[in-house]
Amino acid sequence: MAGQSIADTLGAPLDRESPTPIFAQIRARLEDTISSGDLVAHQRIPSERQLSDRFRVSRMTVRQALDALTRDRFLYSLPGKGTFVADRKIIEQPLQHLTSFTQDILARGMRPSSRLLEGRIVQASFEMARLFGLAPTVEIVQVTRLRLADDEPLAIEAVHIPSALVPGLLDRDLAAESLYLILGRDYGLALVGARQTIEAAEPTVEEQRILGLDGPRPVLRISRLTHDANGHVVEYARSVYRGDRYHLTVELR
Ligand code: 16G
Repeated sequence: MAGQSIADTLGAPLDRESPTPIFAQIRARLEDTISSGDLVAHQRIPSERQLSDRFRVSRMTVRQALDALTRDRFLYSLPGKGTFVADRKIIEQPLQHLTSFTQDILARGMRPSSRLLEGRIVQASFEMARLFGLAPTVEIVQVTRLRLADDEPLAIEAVHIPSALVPGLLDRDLAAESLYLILGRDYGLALVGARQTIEAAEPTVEEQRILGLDGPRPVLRISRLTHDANGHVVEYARSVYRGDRYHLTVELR
């Protein structure tokens, strides 16, 4: 759809008597047009001039609306090219069932992938040994992966598992295969439940770089203690998820 015709579909004239500021009304109008699918990801939106003609407001008012939408990641601009609709593919993790990253992403019709950032064996700290109910000297396999959905970075996950449960785990292709699948298939570890803690946080500079964030945008720090049918903790995972792409939903009854 050409820029001008989208401007034509942006709806009725603005309500100049309304207590809602004009820029906020324009913002809402554009947001609705994006949500309804009339403007799709990576499509160029009408220029500031077209929008100011369409709404009969100053370009400054239009810019205020566009700035707010850009800040909230509905739009992005390319210098010299214009302003475009951002790809806000949001991934939701329902919190009722224990699922793996691979399952969560496949369920959304997207392609999961991983990059191995680090794989090593460490000696458990006192604190970590306590989480597993083991002696402090126990060895732990630590696997850190960047998790991607449709090739876009979504999370950094550092998983810890007592070495004795998973001999040879570091020799597996942990970038290509689901960890939960490997644990079940190759080690007979059936994970039945987890306790998960979620915190809003600011990413470190390193995390911003790995997640491809263009600034200190909020992230979700998630810790998961996953256990088997006997209640033994098998996995302690610490993850950093992009807050703009990952939502957690809870069904309340
Ligand atoms: C999820 C889990 C993580 C687990 C991973 C296995 C959260 C916060 N974390 O990402 O604990 O290790 O799934 O995924 O949900 P995989 O089987 O695809 O490797």
